Amino acid sequence: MRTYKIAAIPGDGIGTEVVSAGIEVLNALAMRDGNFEFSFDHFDWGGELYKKTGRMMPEDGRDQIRDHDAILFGSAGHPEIPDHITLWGLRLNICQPFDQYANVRPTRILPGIKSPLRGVTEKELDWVIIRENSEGEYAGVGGRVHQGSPLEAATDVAMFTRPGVERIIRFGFKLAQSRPAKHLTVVTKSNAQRHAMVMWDEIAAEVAKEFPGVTWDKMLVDAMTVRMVMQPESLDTIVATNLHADILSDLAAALAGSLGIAPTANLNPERNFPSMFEPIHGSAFDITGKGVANPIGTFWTAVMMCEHLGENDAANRLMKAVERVTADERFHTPDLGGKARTADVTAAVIDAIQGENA
Ligand code: NAD
Ligand code: K
Ligand code: MN
Repeated sequence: MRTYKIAAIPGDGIGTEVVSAGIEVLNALAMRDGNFEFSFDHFDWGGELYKKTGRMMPEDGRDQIRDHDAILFGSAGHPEIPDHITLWGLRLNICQPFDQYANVRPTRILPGIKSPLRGVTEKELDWVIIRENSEGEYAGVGGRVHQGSPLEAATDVAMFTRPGVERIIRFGFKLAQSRPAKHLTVVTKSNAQRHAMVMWDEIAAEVAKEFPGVTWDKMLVDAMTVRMVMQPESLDTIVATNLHADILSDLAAALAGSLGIAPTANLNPERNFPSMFEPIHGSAFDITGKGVANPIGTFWTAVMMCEHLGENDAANRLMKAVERVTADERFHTPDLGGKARTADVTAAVIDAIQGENA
């Protein structure tokens, strides 16, 4: 029996609701498979811990999870604490030191779910967005002076390193190569941002030479939003900076039906540190505690975690179970226009996992 040690960090808001649903589903999946099991360690890091201790996670937090096979994360964000404190204190405090530099966000239209784009089909919207996850606009470099004076000034410096850009673009080409369309779109704002973004374009052209079988093109991020809406079928694999891809992937999730269905893998491809898996969405204060959070994003995230662990049969089984459930409108939560509750969707996915042909 293979045992995978998973660090579960639900965080705050609906993070706790969707992660506990995810754990139920993963345990059912392992039981159905019979060849492996999950051993979950639970970490109550987040806003409540911050209110007690002034820290979102303990000082030795990363040492506590360093040897786990993977991390299952919910959301960092608490209504009583400024967002930059919760984000930097927890999510970025894990992603960046663990060098999870490749943030992978697949988007497609699942069966039964309607895109807000008129007439768009499953074949026409099937993307993977790769977000640079270690530097750029979220490098944390900058400062603020003369606070409280009319001369107050502040900077957030987007810092890009050649190795950082090269590795994410190479990751993008490799991933594009593994997909049927074999096409990569490199997104920048290299007309206005004439230093780092021009370096991105140059590095893309260099790395492209290593991948003769992959076609590629360049887009400016503003025009990219238009192309995603008007010509979704022209896109396949997309690589962009930390900030740009953060924004584009929320748009992508909405175009595929809801922010509640979209998954993320924060990968350390070299496997020097554990990788972290989370739904794209945040704490969703407006629906916290109501039992209506859509858990599909977390289940799809769990699929990505199983793939990362090498449990491909289980990953396929879970994805099929998710698709069987989304195809049935009775299991649509309010974000998809339905009346189902988190628990209904979770039970339906577990049923589908246990089903005869699953
Ligand atoms: P959000 O993703 O929490 O919510 C945006 C909207 O989408 C809300 O209307 C919400 O109800 C809806 N939504 C999100 N997930 C849903 C789900 N699973 N089911 C149904 N509806 C869902 O974004 P926000 O409101 O900008 O942020 C709230 C808090 O979460 C902030 O503190 C923010 O910093 C934090 N946040 C954290 C992460 C993360 O940890 N990775 C990501 C995004 C936001
Ligand atoms: K999240
Ligand atoms: Mn985001």
